[in-house]
Amino acid sequence: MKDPRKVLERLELGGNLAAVRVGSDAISGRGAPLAVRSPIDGSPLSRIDRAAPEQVDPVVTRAKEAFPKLRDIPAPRRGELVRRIGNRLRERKDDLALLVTWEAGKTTQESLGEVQEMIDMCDFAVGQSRELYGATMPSERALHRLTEQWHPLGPVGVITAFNFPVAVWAWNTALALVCGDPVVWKPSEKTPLTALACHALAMSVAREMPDIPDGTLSVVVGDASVGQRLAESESLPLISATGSVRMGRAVAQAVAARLGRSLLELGGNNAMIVAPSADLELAIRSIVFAAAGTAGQRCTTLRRLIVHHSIADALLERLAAVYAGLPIGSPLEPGTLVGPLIDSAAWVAMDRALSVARSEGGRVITGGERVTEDVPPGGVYVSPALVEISSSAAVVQEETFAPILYVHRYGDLAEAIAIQNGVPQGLSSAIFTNDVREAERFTSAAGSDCGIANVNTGTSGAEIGGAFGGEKQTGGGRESGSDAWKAYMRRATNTVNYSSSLPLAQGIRFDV
Ligand code: UN1
Repeated sequence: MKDPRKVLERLELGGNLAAVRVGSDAISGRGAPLAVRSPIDGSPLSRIDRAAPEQVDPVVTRAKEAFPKLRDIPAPRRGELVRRIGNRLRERKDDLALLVTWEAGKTTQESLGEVQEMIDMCDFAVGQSRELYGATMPSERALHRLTEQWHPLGPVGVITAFNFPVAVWAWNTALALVCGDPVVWKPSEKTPLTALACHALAMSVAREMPDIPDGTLSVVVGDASVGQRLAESESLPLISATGSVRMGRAVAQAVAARLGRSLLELGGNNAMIVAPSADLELAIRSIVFAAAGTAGQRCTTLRRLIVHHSIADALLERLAAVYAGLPIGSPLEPGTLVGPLIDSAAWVAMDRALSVARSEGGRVITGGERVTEDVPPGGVYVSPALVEISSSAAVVQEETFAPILYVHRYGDLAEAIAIQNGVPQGLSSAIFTNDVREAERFTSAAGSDCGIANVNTGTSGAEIGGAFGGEKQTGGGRESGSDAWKAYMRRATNTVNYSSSLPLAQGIRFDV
């Protein structure tokens, strides 16, 4: 791997790194040291002393102090901050993407895509800054006006995962800023450098706008106790958390205990149905991108393939051939399609899931091995696994964050939809079919029960313009596009009486 120092310096990550950033201030962590290593080859990138949980409260206080000032800045002016962040991201796209590759192990293409997702999100939010519309409803009383307004909510705690180390921050932060909310960010401990780089980049823009209060943006690098402290903080009316179901459950319970609001985007166990009429060329490309891309480490990764029995053998044969030829290796190499797993714990989980699958009657068609040849030593590289197994096996109910694709066969569409919906998670889903009736049934209320239901395109790689999230154990939250902005604001309903009498609603008489 090339010496990363120059890029780190360009991203303001040279020298000793403080774990706590509040606006322009950098405060050293008082927790245990964290060695940041690249999943590409295990080489050290940096060392940071983690923040101790008691360092969270003063950061939240700074965000709380910034809130009234940010709230009172007109939304389009807050949008101007986001517009400039988007432009700075355009200028620094290559450097930030390279850092994502070093720290998260994504291929260059996928890292560039992730930074593009941030830019798209900024553009979207800038437009939104002039569209925080409230509705006007007809009042049942004469000479009354009934309307709603959307007001800034307050500081928002944002907890993100390693696999989208920068885009998910942008989903939340671009909207929070235009909505008038400061953000306190706890990134994954596996990807703190990208977080510190985003903060530095955003601050380089915020400093050009002296009206933006300094405590508007902050980052706290720490372990789960930092996230827990954020979840418990009464001063954060909203916690937006992306990650495992286990983490989301802990966060949701802490937030609910204080009657706060949580926005959760948790595990997926995404399925694709391939119907007899499907265009198999498109389906195969889509399956491989969704199941093996990002080394199976997206929450939208395709984990279950439900194939009509009439085409199953032909599809599996072709898929196995593509799987066997997948270029696995350093994500810095231009031709690589499958980079490393984030760490050895991910391989342990993958290996364990494969053993359970075998013990439950599963047949590993191809893959599922450690790869050690032609890959950088020190990284954890695996061959994506294709496993035929019964849909009633217990292992297929779980999300294993690794490239394992379980394959089931089906007879009729109702059965396929029942298999697709028969798991505890509900993030993303897809059908490949050229039969319009099947496509419509799949996307209807009686079809997929997921937050995302696609036709003739895969489960992963959603655009930012739609609302992103899912049902059941996925947590119910919606981030990024559509009307996801409403989670970051509070709604006030206003009744204005401009008559000279006092009629009561529902026709109630109360004469004094
Ligand atoms: C995630 O994996 O947490 O739809 C987010 C996708 C990306 C976002 C994934 N746009 O795959």
